[in-house]
Amino acid sequence: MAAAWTQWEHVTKVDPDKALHGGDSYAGIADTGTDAIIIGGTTNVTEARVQPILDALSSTEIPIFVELTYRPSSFHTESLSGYLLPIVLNADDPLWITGAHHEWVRSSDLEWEAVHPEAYIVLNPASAVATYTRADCDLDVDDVIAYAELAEQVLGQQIVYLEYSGMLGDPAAVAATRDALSSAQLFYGGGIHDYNSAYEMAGVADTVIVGDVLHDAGLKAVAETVRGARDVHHDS
Ligand code: 1GP
Repeated sequence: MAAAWTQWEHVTKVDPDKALHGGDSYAGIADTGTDAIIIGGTTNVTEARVQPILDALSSTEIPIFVELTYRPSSFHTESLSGYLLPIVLNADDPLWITGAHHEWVRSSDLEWEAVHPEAYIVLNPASAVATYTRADCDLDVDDVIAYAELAEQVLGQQIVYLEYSGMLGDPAAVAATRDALSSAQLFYGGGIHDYNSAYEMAGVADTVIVGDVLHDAGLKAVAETVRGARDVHHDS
């Protein structure tokens, strides 16, 4: 059976460190038409923050994944489809390549079939994730492509994630990266905030991920980004 994410065109990422917009509810996220929910952020992916969100999503029928970051943790809920485990390929701090993961594997009782690594390439030097990981974001397109090929061909990664968190990336670089992959899924995240930005990035990535727009502008704005991503696939 193909992995769940091969069907994802649009994903909504919930940051457990940020509040929802206005009167929005977690349960309303699925109504935007998004394909899946990832709960994750650079800091505070802790049980105390994540478990209440999982509880609020208990009747949600789309897949829900928790993206683990620094702290080793695991969650128990029927509604959880699994864990995504980021490896930051261009981190200068090995904590984010194998260090935190090693700690997590040591201290957790893992069901490996529920754990899926993601090979991140962090590209916005001003983002929290770049600061924490001390990512080398001074990369040209060929550098990015080389990381993507390294991820897929050497490290056997099935998900490559171009992370521009907080800014809209360069569509040409995203397109060139997707062209360099043979079967890995290209996730794109960063700066998608409306129909047009979603349409543009969904045209060059396999899966687009929205984060800040959920917290800053709310569910209606997320639904617009879903519409943009869907229209690319209908138009092609
Ligand atoms: C963050 O890639 C996601 O991890 C989405 O980025 O918050 O900029 O939408 P934004």
